[in-house]
Amino acid sequence: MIKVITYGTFDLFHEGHYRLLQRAKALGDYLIVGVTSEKYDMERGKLNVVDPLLTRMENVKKTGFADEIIVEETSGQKVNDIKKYNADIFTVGSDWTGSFDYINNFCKVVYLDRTKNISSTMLREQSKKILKAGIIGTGRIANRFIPEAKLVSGISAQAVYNPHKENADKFAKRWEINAYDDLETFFNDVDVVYVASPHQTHYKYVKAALEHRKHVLCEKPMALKREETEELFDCAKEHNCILLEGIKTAYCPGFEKLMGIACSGTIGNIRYVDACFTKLEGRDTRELTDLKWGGSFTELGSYCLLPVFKLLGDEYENIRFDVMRDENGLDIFTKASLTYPKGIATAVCGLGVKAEGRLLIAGTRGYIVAEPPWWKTTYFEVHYEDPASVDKYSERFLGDGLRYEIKDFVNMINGDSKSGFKLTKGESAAMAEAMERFLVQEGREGK
Ligand code: C2G
Repeated sequence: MIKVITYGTFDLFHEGHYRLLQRAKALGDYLIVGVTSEKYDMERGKLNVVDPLLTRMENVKKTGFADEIIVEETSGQKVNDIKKYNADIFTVGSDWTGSFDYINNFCKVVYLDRTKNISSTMLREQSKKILKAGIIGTGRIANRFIPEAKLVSGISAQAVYNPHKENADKFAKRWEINAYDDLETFFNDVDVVYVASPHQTHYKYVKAALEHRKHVLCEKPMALKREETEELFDCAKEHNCILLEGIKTAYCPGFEKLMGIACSGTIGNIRYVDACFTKLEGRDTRELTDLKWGGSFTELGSYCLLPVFKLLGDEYENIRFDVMRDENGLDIFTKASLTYPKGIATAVCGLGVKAEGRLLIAGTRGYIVAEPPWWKTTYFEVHYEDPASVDKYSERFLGDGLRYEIKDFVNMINGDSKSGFKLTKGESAAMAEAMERFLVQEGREGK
């Protein structure tokens, strides 16, 4: 008798799951299915799981393919189960190809083709829909989106658009999704759009997606002019769509905690915010060669302005930019200095100069400091006049951290608006205005 074992969350049970179990069963005579516990999913950073464990187990049972159903409670359990149940084959979908090769030391590993298009729901109430996500762009961030989206229940990346067909095809093949070089067909086939194209194209793609009544998550900077950002939010409202700017820091649990503590009065009234983010880039990268849209401020400014606007507001009196430029004229190190009626702030970004990259928030009673990479906040300290008194806080930041914004995006689409405060329309518009002022100063304004 050949024993097969497989694992999964099986949340919002769909035909991808059904087909996986069907083929897993066909690999042998006896199928054991491990269903992840809530605690384990939390531990491995799978967010938004909707169905309770019992429902998920019940759905696996209803397929009739499982001879035995067990609960997966910890990482490292798989190998022990394989030994315990004497499994001959371990199988899982091809979205995990390579990840479980180590199991070859214990039994045969088979990766089954992932199901590309999941549309209807199966064996479950139709109440929660799985949002079909399409990605515009095929660059670095687009590649990070798919594995992160996989960890959020209720959304499934299924399509990619790039006007250059060969780029779309290559990306689609890698992630087992569908490729498009025609925008109309792309929009017809998806419910939500993630815009990860070059900065200057964001505005036109976001607008087109909203006009097709698609919810949009757009990489930062969403737009490079205040007027454009406001127009996009108006367009979203008119079409009854969610529009979110994807600055991952804004949605990650550590930063949320930091903002909460900063605003709690612990350090008194906030008078100074100093945010610095530097990342040395190769000289031939887009960031350092695109003379119109590249440079450190358009690339990293959104991260540094985020804590400034969240803590001091967007009604500054003045903003000034001091810039170090490369020979080609692009800013490789930029310091934005903002003054407020009752505060000052600096946002420092560098692509060609390395600095400490810290976030400092100073108040009338104490200060908060978060070391780099504070933009993926995992740890920060609160200090007071007495140097011996320090409060320490830590929080998890899993993977590339995009899962947090994707989770909030899905929740907002599903009618839970509680996440809207994490990055408001006003904050996005203020960031676009700062970008615009900077580009004007640099003589690079215009579309
Ligand atoms: N699957 C698939 N096609 C899809 C979606 C999922 O073939 N469109 C497969 C997955 O590859 C996995 C199974 O269905 O084999 C269950 O998927 P999930 O519920 O998403 O669980 P997952 O997070 O993949 O858990 O320990 C857990 C396992 O490592 C896998």
